[in-house]
Amino acid sequence: MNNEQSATNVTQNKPNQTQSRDTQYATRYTLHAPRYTKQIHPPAPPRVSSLELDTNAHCRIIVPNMNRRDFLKCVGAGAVLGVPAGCMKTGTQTSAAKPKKPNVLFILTDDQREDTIGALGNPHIKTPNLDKLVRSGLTFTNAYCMGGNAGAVCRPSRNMLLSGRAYFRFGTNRADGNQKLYAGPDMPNFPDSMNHAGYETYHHGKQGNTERLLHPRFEHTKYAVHHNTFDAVQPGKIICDDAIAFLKARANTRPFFMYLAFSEPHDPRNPAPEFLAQYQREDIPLPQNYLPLHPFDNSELKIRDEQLEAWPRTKDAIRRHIHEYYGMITGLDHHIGRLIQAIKELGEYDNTIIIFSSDQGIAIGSHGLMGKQNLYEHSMGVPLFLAGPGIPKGKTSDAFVYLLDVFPTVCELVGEQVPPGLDGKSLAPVIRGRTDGVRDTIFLAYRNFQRAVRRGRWKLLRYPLINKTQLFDLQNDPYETKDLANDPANAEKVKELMALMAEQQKLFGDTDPLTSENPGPAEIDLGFFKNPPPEKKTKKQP
Ligand SMILES: [Ca+2]
Repeated sequence: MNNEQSATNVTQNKPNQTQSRDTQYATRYTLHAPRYTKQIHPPAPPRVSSLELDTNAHCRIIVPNMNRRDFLKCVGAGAVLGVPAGCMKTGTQTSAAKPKKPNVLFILTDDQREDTIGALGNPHIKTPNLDKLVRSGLTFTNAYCMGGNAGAVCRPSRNMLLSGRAYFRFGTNRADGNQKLYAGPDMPNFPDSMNHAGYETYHHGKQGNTERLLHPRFEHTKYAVHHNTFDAVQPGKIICDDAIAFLKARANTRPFFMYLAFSEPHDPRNPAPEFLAQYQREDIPLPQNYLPLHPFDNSELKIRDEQLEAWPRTKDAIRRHIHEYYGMITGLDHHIGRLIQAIKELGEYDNTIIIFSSDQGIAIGSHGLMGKQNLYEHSMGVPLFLAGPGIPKGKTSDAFVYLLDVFPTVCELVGEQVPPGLDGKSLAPVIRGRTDGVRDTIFLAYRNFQRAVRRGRWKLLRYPLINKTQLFDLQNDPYETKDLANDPANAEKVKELMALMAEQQKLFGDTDPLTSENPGPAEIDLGFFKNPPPEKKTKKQP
């Protein structure tokens, strides 16, 4: 059997409709790990009283300190960046008038690469509703998930997002000294801050590999019901339907903060036919950095995600995966569009900040990989854009940002104090045009297997278990295809970035070594890839 046939067999196993979903999943992907683990919901903590905040306070403090430029923005543009509707009324209304804070809708998708938005430069994908959002708002073109302490990168990403902290801060509490998997509710967190700011807070999202401890802090919280079969799905429909129903039914006495944490376009990628039919598979190009096999062992080549396709990855197989992936994203876009339309019909659109991002990207053929257990741009880069009152329209920023910056950013945009001690930084000064960036370096980490650091055009990746280093010039090689680390002309640059990486480790509390005394081989064990063990189990579903 050649590899092409093998790939086909892996993915075309017909699930038996009487099987459980996990069994069907294992059948389809020849995997044997349960996809979702049982949820444990700790009791909800006492809620912070949310209505004691004087929403006029922010205006009263800010207005007297405004410089001329800001004042003109306030009265001329009709909106003060970060001091939404109401501030401009200060001089014309009595102090009894309460300004209305903007609603905040935070849409987080699952495994969506930064290059999967039509308006951001991908002419092959269809995302008409997200394109409108991009054109009406501000896009961060260098946005990253910081990484993960487990193969299920979704989980640390979503925990960092809601806590505003690097996962190294979660501490250790297990006998083996491993890091905690969840950010604890004993520290500041996104839902607590929004409750305190007077918002009606709502979460609906992915059930597995997420943030179990902080979701109960939302006033309304629930998990998505997963499909029981591999029938074609309407990606994101249930979450959007429920969000629309909630918005229509609520009392609307407070602004809303809605965190919709989707589980798509994560596999299994089985979108309804109308979304697949929007593409001609043969017209979908392969990634510019497509490879049949990763060039060396990055210490995580055998994990579940990498076993979703046979080795070496054939062009036809990757094209099929991308077709299904694009179909999922187009389906999500359709339902997100319905939600935005409903917000418009409710008259709330002009007073709603909509933020769109994803928990991280994914490879699907780039660099010979399938998953997100790597630190290349396609896997750690995320789409991040926002639109709404006070947000510049049709702009981009190349500031270096992390997903965990969203929490303090939203705090500042709605006039809530940013809690102390966060690793995330408010991007409000960038949004307001007062600075070009909030940091000069991006640090990425994956378990104790991989580290990366980026400054300017240069990105260095380090594989501590095999003592290997890669160096890429992202200005001339944005797809990370030409490793320059072994060029003697770059020796100083490698040294400089290795020192920077060590500095960044200290900054975020990362204590893992960058070098092994007894490194493993960099060469790939091709025997495994030709005959992967059929009973191979991956403990956790990423
Ligand atoms: Ca994910």
